[in-house]
Amino acid sequence: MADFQSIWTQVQASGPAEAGVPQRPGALPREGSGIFNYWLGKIGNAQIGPIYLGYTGVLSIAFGFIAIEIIGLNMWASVGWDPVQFVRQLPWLALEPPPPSYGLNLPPMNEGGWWLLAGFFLTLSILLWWVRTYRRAVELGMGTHVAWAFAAAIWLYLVLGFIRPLAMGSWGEAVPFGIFPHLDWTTAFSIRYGNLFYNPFHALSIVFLYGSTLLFAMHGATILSVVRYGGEREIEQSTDRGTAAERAALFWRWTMGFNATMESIHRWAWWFAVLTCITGGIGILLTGTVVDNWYLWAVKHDFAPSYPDVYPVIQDPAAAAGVGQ
Ligand code: 07D
Ligand code: 07D
Repeated sequence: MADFQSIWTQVQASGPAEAGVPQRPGALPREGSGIFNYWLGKIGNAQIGPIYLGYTGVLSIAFGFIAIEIIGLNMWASVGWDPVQFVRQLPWLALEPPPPSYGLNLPPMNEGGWWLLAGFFLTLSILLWWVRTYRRAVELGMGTHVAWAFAAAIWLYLVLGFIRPLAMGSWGEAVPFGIFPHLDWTTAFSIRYGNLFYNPFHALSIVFLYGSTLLFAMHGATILSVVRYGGEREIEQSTDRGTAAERAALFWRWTMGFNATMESIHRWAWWFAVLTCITGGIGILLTGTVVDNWYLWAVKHDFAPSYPDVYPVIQDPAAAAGVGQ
């Protein structure tokens, strides 16, 4: 018989569905009573549900549905309501924000009005989902770390689609909806503002993004490598000698001279992930508002080389006459 359970264990424990802790009087009921799926059990817990929907959950899903509906129908209309072309061209279809000429005014529906409306509902949906993560955590007597990590992502999202466009005075600055169109926007943004690689906050964001994958790989690998000692089971790990936890820590001390603790590794992970979006949002907010051209900014601050003197003085191309703002 197996003496521990893990992702590699062949035995899948099953029993009566776990109902969860009792709810407070007056709380909305949880939906469903729990069903089991063998294949989900291979990658996580085999039990699906019950799920707590609540007011914010239902409203968030409804508003998210409205947003996707507006985006999808506009995309479908853009191919003349042809279902085959809709599916074929879906990755390239877009719902674009208003052209710059409208500034922050309300545009006609077909010139960005639908974009504004979809963005409004998507934002409502995301914010309500945030409230849900906050309130479910409080209800369980947990900290609200998940909600605050999610808030960091929402900060970047709001900078990209709301705060920076407000600061620039035009909805036209915002990101379009669409798979490749939002990538085209990202590339165009970098070029328009003189190469985002010279934006130090973009660099910091990449540090934390790459750092997150490194930490995730180190942590995941470390825990998996001591699963044979029950390392994924927390009880007694932190205090006893000779445990999986102690081996895992010693591995890193012996390999690189320093080791995180069982608690601190999760703080490392949380901060790296969260700082990816916090620094990213700062970098985007500075672009076009404080700094017009990151390459010229880097030349000025002596960390990008200037063109040799044989060339005429470099001017920001965006400042040239006739370039639309
Ligand atoms: C794996 C969790 C699951 C989430 C998934 C995403 C939608 C959108 C809607 C067609 C890691 C679900 C997607 C609901 C469908 C319509 C209208 C999370 C996991 C599977 N991007 N981006 C993607 C979003 C921005 C960039 C993919 C969202 C910025 C680059 C997906 C936002 C910039 C690349 C996607 C957003 C930017 C992508 C995979 C919001 C700078 C890729 C995402 C709300 C940050 C990659 C074709 C993923 C790709 C990709 C969604 C914002 C750059 C469609 C929802 C404006 C360079 N982005 N993105 O797995 O393959 O995330 O693109 O801000 O290469 Mg993006
Ligand atoms: C998008 C946060 C919002 C998401 C939310 C989720 C739903 C769906 C779905 C239930 C991702 C909402 C979810 C609605 C629910 C389901 C299924 C987080 C988001 C709220 N870059 N770049 C970054 C690199 C270049 C550019 C960050 C690398 C070029 C722009 C990251 C390279 C140009 C922006 C990063 C590279 C360029 C960025 C994103 C290399 C293009 C941003 C961090 C190796 C030619 C964004 C400061 C993140 C940013 C950003 C990495 C190159 C442009 C670190 C590795 C030079 C315009 N880039 N980039 O977590 O913050 O995003 O910049 O070349 O806006 Mg970049």
